[in-house]
Amino acid sequence: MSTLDKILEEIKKAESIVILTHENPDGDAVGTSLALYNALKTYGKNNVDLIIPECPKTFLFLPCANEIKKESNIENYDLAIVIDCATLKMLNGWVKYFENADSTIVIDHHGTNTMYGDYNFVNPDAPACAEVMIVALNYFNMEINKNIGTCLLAGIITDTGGFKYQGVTAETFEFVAKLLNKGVNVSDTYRKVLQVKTKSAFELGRLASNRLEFFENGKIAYTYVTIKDYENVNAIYGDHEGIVDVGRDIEGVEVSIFIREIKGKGLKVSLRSNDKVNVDEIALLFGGGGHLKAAGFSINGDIEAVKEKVINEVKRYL
Ligand SMILES: [Mn+2]
Repeated sequence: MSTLDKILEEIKKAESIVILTHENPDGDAVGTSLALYNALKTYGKNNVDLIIPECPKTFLFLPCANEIKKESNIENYDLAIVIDCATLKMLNGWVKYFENADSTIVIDHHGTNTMYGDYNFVNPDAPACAEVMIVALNYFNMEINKNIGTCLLAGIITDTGGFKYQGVTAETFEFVAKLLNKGVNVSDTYRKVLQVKTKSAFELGRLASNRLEFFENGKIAYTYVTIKDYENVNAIYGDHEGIVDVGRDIEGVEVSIFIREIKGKGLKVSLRSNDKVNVDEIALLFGGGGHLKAAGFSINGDIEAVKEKVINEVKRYL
């Protein structure tokens, strides 16, 4: 029996299912979770909850996003399925739903996945967890309709930066071609996921751009935003998306570092690289993770001190 057979068996057996994803969820986390949520409902599973404590506004256009819960009264689900999440730690405060579940499944595409589920379906070669989900849903014979397809496409578009990252494969386009045939609107989804930003997000980006600094002969770009900045421009969670890419896209930059202060949660450091540096390794040193060219971690401390620590670490990899 393959892992997917076992996973389907668990799904069939379970009366109640909870779907979870990593903290600071991106479009792949939200989109892939929602795709599974929609697919399980269509499959006839009535007692399914998708719990995402802080879903960025950007993804609320996705089908059934209005059904996402912030928390649940149910203490013990029969089955917990975790999407796009490399480690248990990244479930943050919602690990209780996972730990209390009778059975657990992990579906992911991070090379750093610690295989913490009873059943783990992980493909590190997939550029988005959405692609891993497509393979699983096809195997389960669960139909990918237009709604499910739109959620999956949001995941692919997010994690491939709009089909432009190196991880993109021929299969990515084959999957997307199939989604197109289901009536999924690629340009509309692309625009909503990657291009449209709120005025607050623009203002936050402007602040970050204004204070962008270069180090090591322009090989490192660095910027940050504080809680005060968020308040000054009325920014909300998710409005920082894309800021880290501004530094990365400047000629000569190898690594872009972006630090943001999060209320009550310390600092979140995002790292992006171009050709030479594996930022996943650097993030791991600080207890985080991610991918070769996109990674991050949470840390406590003063912005200036953390900036120095991270820059010193990045220098060693240049
Ligand atoms: Mn992902």
